[in-house]
Amino acid sequence: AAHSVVDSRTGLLFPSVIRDSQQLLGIGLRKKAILGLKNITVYAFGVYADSDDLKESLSEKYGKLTVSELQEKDFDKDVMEGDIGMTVRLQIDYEKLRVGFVRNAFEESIGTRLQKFGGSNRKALLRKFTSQFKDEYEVSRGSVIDLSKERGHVLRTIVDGKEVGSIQSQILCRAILDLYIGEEPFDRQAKEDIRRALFSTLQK
Ligand code: DAO
Ligand code: DAO
Repeated sequence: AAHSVVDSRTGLLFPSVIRDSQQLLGIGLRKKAILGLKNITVYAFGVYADSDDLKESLSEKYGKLTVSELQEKDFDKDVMEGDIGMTVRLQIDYEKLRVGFVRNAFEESIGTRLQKFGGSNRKALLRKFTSQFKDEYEVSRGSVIDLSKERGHVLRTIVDGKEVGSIQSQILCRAILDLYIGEEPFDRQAKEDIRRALFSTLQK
């Protein structure tokens, strides 16, 4: 049966399983300060991973550790850099976002990460990513955007069920995941929840 989890803060629903085999690990919020004042919720996100890929990549190294031991190791990094099918599903909780505006926002967030991971072609990568989003698109409350990393480090973007493009880049995949489960995630509690869920998947 198709189960879903409700995010109690926004009322948005996240299916427990997407793309046949990717399990929901945790839900968080992306907030942003407007004019340095009010913090608005832009979207809720759910992070998903393929359990078999996870076990295949990480069981040997981490399967026998405790959850607190994971934090001392390279666990988060190995999850983000592994060849593991993962999806971040974004569900917009803001009335209406113009694409130009959205583009500027992620040039800031993703651009910073691309810089951090040292892609010498980061400007070109960012341009490639943002050029997938045409000016006439509009996202508003209820829009669903899947940023899906497939094996081989291919980032596929799907907006309201329609594929808008795919880009093969390990650095871009890493930069996207870093926003949600990296060192300075949008939602710290979500990152903790996701780590616990990853851990329990490796115990099964
Ligand atoms: O700063 O005035 C403002 C409004 C904040 C909007 C931030 C947009 C964040 C970009 C992510 C959109 C993803 C679809
Ligand atoms: O929250 O800063 C962030 C990063 C969000 C990246 C998501 C980009 C997807 C934008 C899709 C727009 C479709 C018109």
